Amino acid sequence: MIAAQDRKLALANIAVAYTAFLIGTLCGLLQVFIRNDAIQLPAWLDYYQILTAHGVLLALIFTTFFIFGFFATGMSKSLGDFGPKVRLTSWLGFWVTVIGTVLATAMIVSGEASVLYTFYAPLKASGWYYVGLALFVVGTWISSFALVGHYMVWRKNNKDQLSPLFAFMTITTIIMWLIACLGVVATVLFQYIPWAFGWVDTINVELSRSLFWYFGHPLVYFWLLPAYMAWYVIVPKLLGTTVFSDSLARLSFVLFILFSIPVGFHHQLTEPGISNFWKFLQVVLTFMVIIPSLMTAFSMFATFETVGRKNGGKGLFGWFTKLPWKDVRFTSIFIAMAFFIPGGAGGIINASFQLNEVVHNTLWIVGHFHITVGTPVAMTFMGLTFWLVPYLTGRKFTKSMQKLGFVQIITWSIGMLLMSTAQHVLGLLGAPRRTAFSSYNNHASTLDWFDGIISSHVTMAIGGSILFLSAMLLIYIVVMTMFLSPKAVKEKDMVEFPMAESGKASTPKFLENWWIWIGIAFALIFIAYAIPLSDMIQHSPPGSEGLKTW
Ligand code: HAS
Ligand code: CU
Repeated sequence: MIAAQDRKLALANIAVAYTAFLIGTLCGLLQVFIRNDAIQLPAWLDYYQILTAHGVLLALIFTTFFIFGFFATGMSKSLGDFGPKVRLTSWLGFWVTVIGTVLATAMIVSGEASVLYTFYAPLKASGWYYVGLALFVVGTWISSFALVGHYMVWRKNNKDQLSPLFAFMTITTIIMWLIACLGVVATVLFQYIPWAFGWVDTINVELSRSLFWYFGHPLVYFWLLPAYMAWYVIVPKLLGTTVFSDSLARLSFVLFILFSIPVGFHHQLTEPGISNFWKFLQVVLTFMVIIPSLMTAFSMFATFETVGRKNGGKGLFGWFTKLPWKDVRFTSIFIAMAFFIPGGAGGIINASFQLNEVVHNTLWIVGHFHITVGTPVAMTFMGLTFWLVPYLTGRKFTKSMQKLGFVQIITWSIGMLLMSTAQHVLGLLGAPRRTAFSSYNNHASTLDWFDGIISSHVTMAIGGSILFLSAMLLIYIVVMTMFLSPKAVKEKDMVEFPMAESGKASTPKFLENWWIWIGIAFALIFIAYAIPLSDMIQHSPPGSEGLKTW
């Protein structure tokens, strides 16, 4: 069991995460109903305001706080209890992130920042919204430095040892995060804040979007990698085995440092102002960043098959039936993985230069991110929550909670299947994203494309409602395991942190030579971004004044 103070830190992070989850999912529910014209919002509440809150609270706040809660627990477990310095820095990071969150959320709620989570210029929010975002990022940096410090102390005291896989992966994720944030910090500090407070009149739109996506793409891997950590480190333990290949796992993470960042243009393939050559180069690099995910898929299949056969599974697929399906900690994560097969395939479609033309700015993209971050990542986090919270509070994870856990993940899967399939199909038929109008204002006779069984906003809304019920079940489980479930007194009731061993690993040492990877990453970033960004700075059209469209 890790130190009580470290548990408190992790629990504080998880509590904020689930508060954001509660409000964020409620906003999601409202959204699908508005798109159906099923409800009319009161005058003070606006569709874009809710959409912004939904995106920011779930995609940014829920994920980030949960991730830091998970990191704190795992780092304390794998490298030993935090010292006073690490603890203090972590709390400082936590509070700065909270203050940033509260400030940004307050701006959204008061209708001053309905700019969506991508805050594209020339949409202009209150300057305080951007200050909130900046504080949020700085807070995560402080928390990151605390964890890096903890790792460095361990490294110094254990010179010739291979670091625990969990710690290695935490540090990889943090390195990627720190490099990625440089883009958003640059645009927020030097472009948005001076412009929003009126110190300058105009903003260079193309530059701001490019700096945003320099950050925005690795942001999705900042969500994904902690889920991958669970897949690589937690799942084998639940299956009673060791990590399939320690060096493969580390290599795949290192590849994310290299290829996550110089790919942001794949979000801007339809934008003018970037020449095709640079778009094409970044599309090629995007296809490179698919490789570590394919390695992960391989590794997972290998683990499942090996374990299934050891448990007596016969024939080509017999192993499948021999997995621990009755363990909600496992089944949840397995479903999460299964969703990532179409999720990843959709990503490959998005990244294909010509196909992007078909799907860009349609509901297809909304479908895509609900089966990437909304299920593979979110459901992995749910699967972790089932044991992480009781582990941290020392409470039981009772039989009835386990049953409820199953209901929760199954309803989430059904809801997401309905909603995201509808979104993908509607998108292909041309339904736009980021808009409250579902039929191009043709309310009298809904356009034909929305009349299908699957391709209908009703299917989407039914899916969305099931998701909301599932979310409320999860909140119930979190509240119970955090505050109300009986304390685990007997040894057998204590909830464990399942962390798999690496076995006899012959991992090459250079994988942990961070400077090599940071160096190559910066070289790739330079190649992919230096010329197009300097073009944008030198040859941009006159800057834009702000717009408040809501
Ligand atoms: Fe994406 C847009 C391309 C992955 C999230 N993406 C988005 C947006 C979000 C998002 C939020 O190229 C919208 C942003 C906005 O608001 O505008 N995406 C990709 C590619 C990948 C990818 C190439 N995306 C993600 C992940 C996300 C995420 C992960 C969140 C966590 N995405 C794009 C592009 C756009 C985009 C374009 C812009 C579109 C536009 O025009 O606006 C790749 O990383 C995917 C690689 C993954 C795989 C899957 C491997 C499978 C595994 C599971 C194994 C399963 C097992 C279980 C073992 C190749 C690891 C077995 C089970 C059985 C049942 C058999
Ligand atoms: Cu991307």
